[in-house]
Amino acid sequence: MKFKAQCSKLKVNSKRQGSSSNLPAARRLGALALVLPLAFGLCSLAFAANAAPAPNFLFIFVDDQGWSGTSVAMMPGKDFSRTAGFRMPNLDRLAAQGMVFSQAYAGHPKCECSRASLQMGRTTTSLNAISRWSRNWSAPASDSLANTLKRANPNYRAAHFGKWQWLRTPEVFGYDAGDGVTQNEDGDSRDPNDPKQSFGITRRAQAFMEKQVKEGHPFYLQLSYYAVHQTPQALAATLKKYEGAGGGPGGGAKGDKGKGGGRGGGPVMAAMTEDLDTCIGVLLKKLDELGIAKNTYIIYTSDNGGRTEVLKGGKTLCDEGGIRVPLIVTGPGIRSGVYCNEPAVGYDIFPTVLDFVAPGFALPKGVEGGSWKPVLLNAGTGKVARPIDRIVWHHDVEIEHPQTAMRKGNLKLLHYWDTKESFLYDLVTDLSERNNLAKQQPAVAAQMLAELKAHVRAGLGEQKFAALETGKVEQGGRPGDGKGKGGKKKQQ
Ligand SMILES: [Ca+2]
Repeated sequence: MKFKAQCSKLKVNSKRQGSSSNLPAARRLGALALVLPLAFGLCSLAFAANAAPAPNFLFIFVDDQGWSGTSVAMMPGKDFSRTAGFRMPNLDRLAAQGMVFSQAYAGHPKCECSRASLQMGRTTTSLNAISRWSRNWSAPASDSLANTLKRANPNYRAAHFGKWQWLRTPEVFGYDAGDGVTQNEDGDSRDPNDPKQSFGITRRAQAFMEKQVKEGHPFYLQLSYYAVHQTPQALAATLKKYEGAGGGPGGGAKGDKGKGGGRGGGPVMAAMTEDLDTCIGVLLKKLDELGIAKNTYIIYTSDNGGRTEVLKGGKTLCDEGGIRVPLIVTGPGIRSGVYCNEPAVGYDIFPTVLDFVAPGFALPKGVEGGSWKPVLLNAGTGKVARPIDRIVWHHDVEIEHPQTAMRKGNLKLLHYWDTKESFLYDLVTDLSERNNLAKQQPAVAAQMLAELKAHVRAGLGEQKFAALETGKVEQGGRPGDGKGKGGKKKQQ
């Protein structure tokens, strides 16, 4: 219909410009010869534009899955970047069809702040969402990913199923359908046929996709699985496959429930991971059945890291173990079976989605992520351009050392606010962060520390910055609850 309307419009315009009727016949024919191909060309362009439907987005967001917590090697040929005993045939298929990012990060080493960062497309420091108690975010919910997407193209519908973890509802953040305000405990299912609610979430996702296809809406569907967070749950039939003498194929001893979704974790972790993969298979099948597989981008990642074989630290820490996560993306224009070495972070998803839907659309002020599109459509080469070329993580509550880390290029600076120690690592040559270069490259370390501090100060304000500088950050639970400094022991 649009195609017809635009062509008709062209006709009317050419009539209005019809001074050509006063021209001699030969010149009129000549003018016609010029106008017709032009008109046809424009109509063809209009048709081409209309022929490419708006893409759908299926975002599979896993909880607490460490960098090596899947069956897919995050670095080509490196067994330490996967868990060989985990069975995830559908994720294997997804990786073979798309792009695996070797240097992908969550926006924060813990659940709720990572999620806030992703919804708003910026660091937790700039957003002032640095703990579960943060309420005074510096950007309004109207600037969220889903709300911005719907402003860019009002035909989109958005849904969020699964774990949410903030007090304000998903609806406020632009989601048309969802499970409401849910917390970790909601994932501890009492239904033996729906461990971690993984299958229920998947069923709701299928219904949502069916509805949108029927009603002609492109969609952004965010599935926030409770798996593989504690407490692990799995279908009895799946668990049976992994139980046996000596523990499960995940590498952990029998009875070891594991922490952080990294390597190991025992039979129940392996089974929970396979159940999650079964759900991925159901979603892929549904995309095929609905005839939208070729027009849907699938993003698979985790909200924070976990214990791994080679990375230092784990969940809650700004070491690589706490922040580096699996990331796989498939979709139209993405070459199959490609590894990408460009650093990516969860808060890039916002500008990436907008870049695919409405290139050039003005993002809300303060978005710090960059679009992956140039990398995705160029077989993993190219750059992710962020407004400022850096990635920042900050964590200062319920932790022994309040800390901030900043990555620029291959270098990462990790700063402990209480001890005033800074560690400088080259992540390309030192994946395990063992070789502190701060003393060898003092000028670089000082420059990066100055930038890190200026960023934290601008985001969190003078009072908080002063508390960090003087080591007087509240550590236990709600600010002002009197628990004082303490928190968890250093997990290194
Ligand atoms: Ca988490």
